[in-house]
Amino acid sequence: MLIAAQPFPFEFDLAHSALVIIDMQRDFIEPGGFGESLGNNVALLEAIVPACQAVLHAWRDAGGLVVHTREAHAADLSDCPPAKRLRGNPALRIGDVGPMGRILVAGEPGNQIIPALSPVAGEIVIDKPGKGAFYATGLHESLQQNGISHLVFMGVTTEVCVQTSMREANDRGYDSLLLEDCTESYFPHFKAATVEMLRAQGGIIGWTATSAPLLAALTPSRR
Ligand code: C5J
Repeated sequence: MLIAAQPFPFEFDLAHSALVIIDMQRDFIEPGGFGESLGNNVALLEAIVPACQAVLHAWRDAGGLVVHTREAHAADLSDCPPAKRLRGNPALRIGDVGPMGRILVAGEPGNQIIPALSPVAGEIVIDKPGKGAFYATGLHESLQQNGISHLVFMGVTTEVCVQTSMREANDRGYDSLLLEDCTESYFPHFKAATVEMLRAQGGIIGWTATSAPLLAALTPSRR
């Protein structure tokens, strides 16, 4: 498949590609989680859910591999460096009890992927202690076992976990595409800058595109 993208068209073969959905968990999208504890307006992120859902359904229907990530720490916080927990002066720190359970802790209500994008059987779900999806997760090994060389990214937040994951993917040899209307930041100017910098210099980290050409390529009736 070849789709319109920047800085030039993105070519991929579905059998060797994965859709990677970064951290679409209640902690970031709904009030009462980690995002809000840092002082952010979480309503901004909710707006991308319908676009993400359309891509997820089309990708699933076409038979592509799906990876979901969650930023999640063990209950004893043994995988949360003190620097991450203690930095700044948040209303609630990682591990503290908030309105949706313990902040950014695996298994807590706030740590679940939002219902609109819930994983189904056969999809890979990765709990990641870092911002990047490859750090301390085994994601690279999983992708290699599945013969994956190309990644299509969506999720939040654009300049933190999405960008970090795309950079990690690039260093591991993957070709990556970011779907611009399926990613968001609490800071719109950070999103805009990230989209530009990822595809600058001839695609130094990868490609960006809107979801429309991908949906058209995945869904024969739209072509
Ligand atoms: C943040 C993320 N922003 N998923 N996490 O702390 O981008």
